Amino acid sequence: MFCYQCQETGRNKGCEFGGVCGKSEDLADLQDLLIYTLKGISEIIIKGKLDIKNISYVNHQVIKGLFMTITNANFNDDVIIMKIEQMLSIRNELRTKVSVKNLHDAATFEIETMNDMVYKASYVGAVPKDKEDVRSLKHLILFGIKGLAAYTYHALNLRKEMEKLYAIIYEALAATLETDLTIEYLVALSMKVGEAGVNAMALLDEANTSQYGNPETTKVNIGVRNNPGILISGHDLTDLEQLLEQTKGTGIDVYTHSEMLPSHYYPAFKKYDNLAGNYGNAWWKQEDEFVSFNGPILFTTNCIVPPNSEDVRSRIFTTGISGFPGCVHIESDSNGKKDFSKIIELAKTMKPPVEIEKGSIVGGFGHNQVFALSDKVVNAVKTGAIKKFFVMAGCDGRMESREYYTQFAKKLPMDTVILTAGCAKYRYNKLGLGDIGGIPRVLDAGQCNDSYSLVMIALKLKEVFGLQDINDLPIVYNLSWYEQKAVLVLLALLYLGVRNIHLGPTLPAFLSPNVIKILVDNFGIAEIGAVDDDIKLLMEI
Ligand code: SF4
Ligand code: SF3
Repeated sequence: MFCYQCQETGRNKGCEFGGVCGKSEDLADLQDLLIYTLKGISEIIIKGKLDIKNISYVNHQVIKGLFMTITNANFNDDVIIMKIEQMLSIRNELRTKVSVKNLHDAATFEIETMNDMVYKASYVGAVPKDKEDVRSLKHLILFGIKGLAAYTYHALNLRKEMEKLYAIIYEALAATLETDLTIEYLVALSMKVGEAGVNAMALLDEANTSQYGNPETTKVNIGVRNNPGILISGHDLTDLEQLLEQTKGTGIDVYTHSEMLPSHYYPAFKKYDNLAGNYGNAWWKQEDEFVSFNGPILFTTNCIVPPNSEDVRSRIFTTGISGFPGCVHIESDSNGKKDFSKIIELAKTMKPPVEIEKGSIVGGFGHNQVFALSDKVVNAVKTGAIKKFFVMAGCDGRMESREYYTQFAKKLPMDTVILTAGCAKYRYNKLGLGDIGGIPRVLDAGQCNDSYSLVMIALKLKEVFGLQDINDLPIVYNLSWYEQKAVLVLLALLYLGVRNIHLGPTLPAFLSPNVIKILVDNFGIAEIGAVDDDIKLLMEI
């Protein structure tokens, strides 16, 4: 195996003998083979000029396959094997529809036995024989595409799709098989992926808000009640909706975890009095927090941390693209309906959660809510009450160096406001940083995909202040990344022309020195440094 797709990769170079995330060598190889198969499918579609409109089933299965390989999403070898087999049969069927000669091995290789699969999986991995910079850019593109597939998949669950997103996925995956691509071509392709990222986040925003209403300022309880509870984690709102419907009147409370916290901000979920609050913090603290939660836990997407305790493992359920060996997986029927009764029955036999925190936190500052407050915000900027906005979106993670973000938030001058989205927020959303004339100093827009809201807010302010360039706004970017959705968010911001983004806690291991230089020269990207220095630097931009 060789994997360097996330921020916690071994020695900031690559995981080679099992992942820091808990991924085994076998699983890593199988995921590589799945991606390789998806690349083969993409080549057939691109070179065979197949009409994307006529292959919806393929489109849906391809994004599902990509999403399964995102960090901490699916640890189940058997599921990945079944997915490879399914995608191989789809690939072979597609090949009969085209008359293209000289297809790549990814589009033609055959597997007869499990041994064949294991052997093939062991050498189609993440280190192709390209030159370092080409390989680096191909991985930037591939990881961005994984993030793109994730957001496209969530939108699809709400019956929203956009053909051009599938088109760029196929174009980009097929391109990663080519050997004669220039750096310029690959940089331009990364920007196309970034553009698609903006479109995918807009599509998901439209899907979420048309179904559940526009997020609004909301106080979320972080304490507990006395009933047994089910904890729901991950990003999929349709799963939460179904769980809330099915637990109504059962005496079971539902608590959100990690990236599910922002669901409380949507009007549609406020009608459920069985939605009790948010339990715990960012994904990496789950080991301890799941012990004290006592009840079942439902994962809808990443981030799963392989549980050490048998007790916790026996209470974990997965659905959608998530999976963990030995945990019950809930499939949907052909209409997307899921039966969560097994989880509910188990919850009834369990003790209520142990309270680990008290009080509430405030969020719900999506674009619509911030636009409603825009007079207040603009006035605060004009009077100098707000000097700068700091976009601190992205992911949290377990590295100690992420304490930087807590210290950064604490030390920011009192006339600054943090705009956040994603699980990065848990580093500073409980610090009680106060408000500026009624505007909280931490404005949480939602999940990582709601970084889109932060972009909308920036564009709105640009319009209100009559500026030509988004970089002339008093908004600076200090992002934290972990997995591949954050790679897509980064590409989306670069596509929109945002400059001088600080990125941490480390720069991606998959970026070669030359590619980093391209990003520094063209976009002003910088790695984080010391807290005080960075605050000084960013305040002056
Ligand atoms: Fe290592 Fe991250 Fe890959 Fe897991 S996802 S194997 S931690 S690089
Ligand atoms: Fe977090 Fe896993 Fe990325 Fe959606 S839950 S932001 S890391």
